[in-house]
Amino acid sequence: MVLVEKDVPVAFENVDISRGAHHSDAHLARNPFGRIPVLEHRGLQVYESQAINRYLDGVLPGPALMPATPAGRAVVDQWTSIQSCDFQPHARDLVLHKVLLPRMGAQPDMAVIGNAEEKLTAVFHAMETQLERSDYLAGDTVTLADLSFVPYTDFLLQAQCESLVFVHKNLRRWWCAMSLRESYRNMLRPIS
Ligand SMILES: N[C@@H](CCC(=O)N[C@@H](CS)C(=O)NCC(=O)O)C(=O)O
Repeated sequence: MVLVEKDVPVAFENVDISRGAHHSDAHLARNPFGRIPVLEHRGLQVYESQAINRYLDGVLPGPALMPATPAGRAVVDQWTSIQSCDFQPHARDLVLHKVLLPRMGAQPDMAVIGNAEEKLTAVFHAMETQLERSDYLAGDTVTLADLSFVPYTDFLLQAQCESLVFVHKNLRRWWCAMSLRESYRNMLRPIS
């Protein structure tokens, strides 16, 4: 999404997780945790999407996706940290137990679903409180904070979890704005 926001073309190398390519020696040399994405640019090799996004925003031309002030940057860091620690792990649990396991004929764990819904409800409530005050999570322009929440919010909507999101008026407005962006349409992927 960041690359589309910046309008910068890039060469992608596909690491096929379904075939275990993320555990190959070649990929583990890039990321010892065996995860994607990894960025390679001008001799730099870096993993973890928030770090990659920060770097890309810093080196690429195009609209700034980080605020100019320390206070603004702190607010973005606050939300990207919430995204990594409190949002993505639970969103992943919901997608796994509501979509992927049933698709494979396996039984979902209702306790995991209940816990994930409770944790995500708290995150969406905090986002709504912020979005009552500003158009986007870290002010009135789109930043890396907003972009970081889009992929898994999209997966949650595909996993029939609309009520978690759309119960909130401002979150609904934020989602409409984010989902109209070209970077979202470019990223759109069915859960697989
Ligand atoms: N915290 C990491 C999470 C990355 C992540 O979970 N990537 C998934 C694909 S979306 C992955 O590599 N899964 C393979 C695995 O964990 O074995 C980031 O933000 O980059």
